[in-house]
Amino acid sequence: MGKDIRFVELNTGAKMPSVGLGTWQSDPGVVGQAVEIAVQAGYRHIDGARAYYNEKEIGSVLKKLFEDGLVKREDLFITSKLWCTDHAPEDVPVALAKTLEDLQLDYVDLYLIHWPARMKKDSIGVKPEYLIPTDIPSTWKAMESLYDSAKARAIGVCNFSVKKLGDLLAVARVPPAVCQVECHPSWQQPRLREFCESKGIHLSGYSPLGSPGTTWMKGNVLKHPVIVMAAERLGKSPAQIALRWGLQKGHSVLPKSTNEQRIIENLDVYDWSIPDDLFVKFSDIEQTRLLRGHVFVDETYGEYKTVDELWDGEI
Ligand code: NDP
Ligand code: 1BO
Repeated sequence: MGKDIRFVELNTGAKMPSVGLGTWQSDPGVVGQAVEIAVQAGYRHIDGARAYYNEKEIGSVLKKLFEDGLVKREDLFITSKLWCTDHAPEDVPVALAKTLEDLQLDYVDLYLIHWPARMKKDSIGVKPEYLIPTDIPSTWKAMESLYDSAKARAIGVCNFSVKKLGDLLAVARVPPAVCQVECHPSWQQPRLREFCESKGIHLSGYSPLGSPGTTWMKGNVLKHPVIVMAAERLGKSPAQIALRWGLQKGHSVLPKSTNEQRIIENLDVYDWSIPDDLFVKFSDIEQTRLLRGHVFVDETYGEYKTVDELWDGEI
């Protein structure tokens, strides 16, 4: 029997569904409905964050879904993220407690450091003067305590480079289970992927469609000729091709949608595959990082003076 592409196994032993519903920029008033549609359609993995300002609405819907008996808590894989204002060790458990309160849950399946960047406590929005130096080892220690308490069944990071992951592994008692980063056919992350594989860390791909609705990210992934050609040949949508490419590369994908038809379409990626002769053509796609993290970079404030420093040259 081949590997079940519907799940990835984390270094904790947990099984994470390989397609998760993204919720960044899913507005209040629509995010709840999107989660409900997704769970009804068969999604069992929801990717959220405190910084998305929508966990309360997601929590109300989860409660209803549990009460209606549509799904049990243990059948869902729920992720949240520690925002940059809460990196101080004493703030880490408080931030998770707030997330759990909003989600109306006792635990999250995965808790991630959202960015390797830190801002003053309680700052709202991102302004250069809010940025302060990071202390990832002490933040991680607090994350490890959440793992010990089982309030976070797995812990990990987002937006870490190979260097930052290596530095973290050098001090970690509990190694990260997941590194969530931008990943799609136009930003394939070969170095980070290889590093993660060698260390037993699962690479999870955010913006798997190239975030077409985020105009400032200037992504054009779904219009790339290789994707369009594959879509035409296989009778699938460009989004399905981008997602299936991710699954065949071995990472999980977190497509965001608040549209019923697209939510359903994005999960229809399991019962078919991209044949080898088409799959190899993805290797020739020119590479561009779309989410460059400019807001975490400043000449005067914070940890990183340049975008290059933020990504340790991986741009
Ligand atoms: P995606 O690549 O998932 O793209 C989402 C956009 O694509 C939306 O505009 C959506 O519009 C549209 N879309 C969805 N499905 C389709 C489809 N089938 N065909 C055409 N268009 C479609 O972008 P995101 O940047 O939102 O990334 C996904 C998730 O990853 C986030 O929501 C978040 O959970 C996570 N993330 C994490 C980050 C981190 O720092 N850790 C950073 C960025 C993202 P519509 O809703 O109208 O369908
Ligand atoms: C700054 C963008 C965060 C999305 O997860």
